[in-house]
Amino acid sequence: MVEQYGITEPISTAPPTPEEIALNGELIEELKRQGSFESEAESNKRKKVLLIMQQLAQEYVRQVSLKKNFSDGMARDAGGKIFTFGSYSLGVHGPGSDIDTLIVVPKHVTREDFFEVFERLLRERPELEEISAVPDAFVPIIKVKFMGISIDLISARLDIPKVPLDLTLEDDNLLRNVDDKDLRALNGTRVTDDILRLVPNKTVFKHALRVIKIWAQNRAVYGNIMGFPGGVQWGILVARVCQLYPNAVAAVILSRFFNVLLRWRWPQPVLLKKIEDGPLQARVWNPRIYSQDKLHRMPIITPAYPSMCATHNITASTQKVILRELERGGQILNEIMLGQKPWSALFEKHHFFSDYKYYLSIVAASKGTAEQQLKWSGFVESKLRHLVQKLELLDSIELAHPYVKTFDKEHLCNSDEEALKVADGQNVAAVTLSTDLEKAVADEVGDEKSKDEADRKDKIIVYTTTFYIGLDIKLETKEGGKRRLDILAPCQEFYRTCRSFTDYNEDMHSIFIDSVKA
Ligand code: 3AT
Ligand code: MN
Ligand code: MN
Repeated sequence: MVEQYGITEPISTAPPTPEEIALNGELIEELKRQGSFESEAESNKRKKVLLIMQQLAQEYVRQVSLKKNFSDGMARDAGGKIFTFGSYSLGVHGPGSDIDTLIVVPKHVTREDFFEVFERLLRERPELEEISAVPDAFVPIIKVKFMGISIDLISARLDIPKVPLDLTLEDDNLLRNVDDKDLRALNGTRVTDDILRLVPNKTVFKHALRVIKIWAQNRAVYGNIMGFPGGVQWGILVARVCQLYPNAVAAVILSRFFNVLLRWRWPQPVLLKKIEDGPLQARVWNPRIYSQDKLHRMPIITPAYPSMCATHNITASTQKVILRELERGGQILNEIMLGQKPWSALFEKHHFFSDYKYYLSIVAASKGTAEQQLKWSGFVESKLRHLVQKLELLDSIELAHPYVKTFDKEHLCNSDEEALKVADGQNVAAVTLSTDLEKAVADEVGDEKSKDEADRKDKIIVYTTTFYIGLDIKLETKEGGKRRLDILAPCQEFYRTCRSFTDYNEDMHSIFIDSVKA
């Protein structure tokens, strides 16, 4: 019997042909040209950084234990261990990727300790370049830049007295008596560990996923918040195709990838293993029981207990866009496999900003700090798909296509009047700079003196974040009549939703939708 990966038998167990092996070699060369791999020196630096984080984690647990009257020996034995999740743990990170790191601690070490003791230990390190902590986030996080590498640090507390270095997170019983924030923190590592465990050949999987990530980013179909699959979701899809062709090289996985997913009978879920029950009261994805789960259009289910749908954000429009891109990818792959096109053809950039006749621009603005704007624009961004869903329901709109990226700007205004106009989406400020909000926040927190301090004196600073939705509009009815495009109701509802932001203050925040005809 052949070993089976996944919930069905493989489609083909054929080994690769010499032609396929040659094509696979060209694929890896193209990945190198695309800058997908980091150098060995960079890779060694990441290992060094992780080693330091591991030492810091143990020192952190030791200090907290001592504070709680443990003996020296017991404090040392309490342990502490780091894990990774995200692209680094899947082995598909690029030179600019961060390292997503989870610190697992025993039960006597609390989240407050994380933001006191661990944060202090980080701040004591000379290698630390930037740090910002968000203790009240959905998943509380410390973001740092350390030896030139960005690291996202989250923590989880288990209901066990010691966390030894050989601990793995596979056992579902470890989730007992763990709070929701800690459960979410543990999920990332448990999911990526499972994905790697469930693919027949890790190297093949990683190469194929690297290709899909570059393709999805270049075609603007990458990003969970806006209703597209993100890194984990594309990873599960690639993993499923790997299960179906256990002996194929990455080039062949890719040639099957697009066709398998195009022919997929959505909303049939993509699963890497049977959905399992576990020791918690937690809700597990089940469309037969939960009506919400029935609405998922392209369900991609996370393998680790408690299994969830990782694509509940996909709307009718983003599904159409995803399928359109899968079709394009499939056609190009057919030509690549016949030697008629090079691999680079797959990576051609999207033309979102010329694909449509009509666009909506949504401007979220605030008069305040970069940190406030990051929160405000983050809230607006998380609600944008609700606007998309309301728009796509209109008879006159065939497709409402949200762009995956946002555009952040900082405007130095001379008067309140100017500031008001800027917040309404007008380009009137004397100085308008593109800005990296997260970086601006880090600068604020680190109270770094900005070099253009003088420019800012006596100025009112307004931050704007702009989102775009491309509209495919159909004004003729089947009977030959004319329809009007009336987006007032969805926009008003969206304004209302945005104003429900907890910190909303009408003197500070604004939200403005404009239609742009290309
Ligand atoms: P990069 O190589 O880092 O660009 P990645 O897949 O590692 O790709 P991220 O570091 O942004 O991407 O995210 C890693 C994981 O962290 C993915 C997701 O499980 C979690 N995550 C990211 N952003 C958020 C968020 N805003 N809220 C909750 N979880 C998030
Ligand atoms: Mn990452
Ligand atoms: Mn990250």
